[in-house]
Amino acid sequence: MVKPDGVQRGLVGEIIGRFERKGFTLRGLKLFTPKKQLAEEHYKDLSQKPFFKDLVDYITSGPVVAMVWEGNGVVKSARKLIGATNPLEAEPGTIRGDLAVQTGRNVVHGSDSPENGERETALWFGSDAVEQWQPALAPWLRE
Ligand code: DAT
Ligand code: MG
Repeated sequence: MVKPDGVQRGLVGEIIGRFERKGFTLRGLKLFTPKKQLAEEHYKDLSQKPFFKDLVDYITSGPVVAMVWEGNGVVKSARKLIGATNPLEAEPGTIRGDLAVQTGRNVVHGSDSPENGERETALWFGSDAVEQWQPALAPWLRE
């Protein structure tokens, strides 16, 4: 997900491009401003953290771009492409390492396990089916 700061800063294309160029397949995409209830459910594991309210206020402050990406090892790889939670600790070449300076404005969210990827897809996309399609270049990405 491109967070509200990423959308406001015009980084949507840059971020989508990194996942596309890596070789992952876009299966779902939508832009909208999340409701508080959705943000709280999404981040429920962090509900006892002191920054929880600020986090929910930030995520609900404007439109986000929610996406579903599919591919070989996509969850682990996406976390690497995204970089460390604190952008000042994130390696150059990662999204956060290249494009952000503070944890509270770290431009992008990525699921941390395949199970959470499924959970978050259901939460953010609901019953909207994510698209099943075969990219024509699939044989050039995976033998
Ligand atoms: P990640 O987004 O890298 O998966 P996380 O799941 O630990 O990180 O936390 C979710 C978000 O919460 C994170 O992107 C930004 C915010 N956050 C985490 N730790 C924080 C902290 N110490 N202070 C402020 N915000 C924090
Ligand atoms: Mg997380």
